[in-house]
Amino acid sequence: MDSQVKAQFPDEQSPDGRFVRQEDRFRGWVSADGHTGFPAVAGRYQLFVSLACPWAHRTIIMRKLKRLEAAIPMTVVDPIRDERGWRYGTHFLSELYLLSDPTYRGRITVPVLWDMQTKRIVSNSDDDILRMFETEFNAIGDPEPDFYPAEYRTEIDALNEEIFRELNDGVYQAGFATSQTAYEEAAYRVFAMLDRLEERLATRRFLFGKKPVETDWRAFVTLIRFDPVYYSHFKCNLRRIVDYPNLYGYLRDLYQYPGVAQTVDFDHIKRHYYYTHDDINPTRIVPIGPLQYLEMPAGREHL
Ligand SMILES: N[C@@H](CCC(=O)N[C@@H](CS)C(=O)NCC(=O)O)C(=O)O
Repeated sequence: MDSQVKAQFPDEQSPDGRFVRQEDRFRGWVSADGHTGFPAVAGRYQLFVSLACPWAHRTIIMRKLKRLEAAIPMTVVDPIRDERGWRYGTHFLSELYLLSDPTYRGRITVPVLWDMQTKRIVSNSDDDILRMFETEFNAIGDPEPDFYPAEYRTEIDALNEEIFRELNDGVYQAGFATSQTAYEEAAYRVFAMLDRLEERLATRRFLFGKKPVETDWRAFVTLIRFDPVYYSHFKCNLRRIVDYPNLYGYLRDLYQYPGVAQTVDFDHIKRHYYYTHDDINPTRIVPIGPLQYLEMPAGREHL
């Protein structure tokens, strides 16, 4: 074992220096017909997010694109956390976790979907929240566009799983590794995944063709943070996204999708990562770059 250093999250570190992410604790489900005990109605649920967090970011995008902003109020936590965890105003997110389960001892994470009526957390799983926003609120929000089209569901689920493992979580595996071996394995896998996506995007505008689906937004939240954060802070530095012609155009295309740029806050993103992971960046210096030119035309409409 070549890992003697302190891990970012010691309870989630394996003996050989790998980061093993904790399971989501709250997996309740809001349903269109209410059979799960949480009916999809306007004004009952509140979404707690960090603008820095990629997992939360997906739910913010879906809330916006499905036009659920009026029906589901959103609270944004401060980007900087101390040992008391995520904070909003004078409150801490831990209060919601402990009200829901007084025995909860895990990490307090965003996103959280909170039920204002029963005063408990419905879900702290970004996958589930994303899916609920997509499929259960169609009578309240906008049924179009459909980001989980029936004809692609099996393939969407499979690619989601691969992108989660190799890319979304992969960058964290590289960044939170406390052994050289664990880091290298994870970082090479991240780039193998980026290479596969680069190839897939040579002939398709989005991952499943002419329109973005859920998988595209799941990839987007990692790609948009890649050059500013994961490249340097998490040491995923074989290449940048701007070095991949297809991925860079694709990133700009998604960024320019109506409403999406407003969900991206580079100040929160950069301050959060560079300031909060003390074991990775103890000086808390936030780098000045990079320039990304995300407003440049994507040039992918012909695909
Ligand atoms: N599995 C969670 C992951 C959420 C997560 O890890 N969020 C991070 C921010 S990117 C967090 O809240 N971390 C709190 C902490 O590290 O104490 C989900 O599916 O939503």
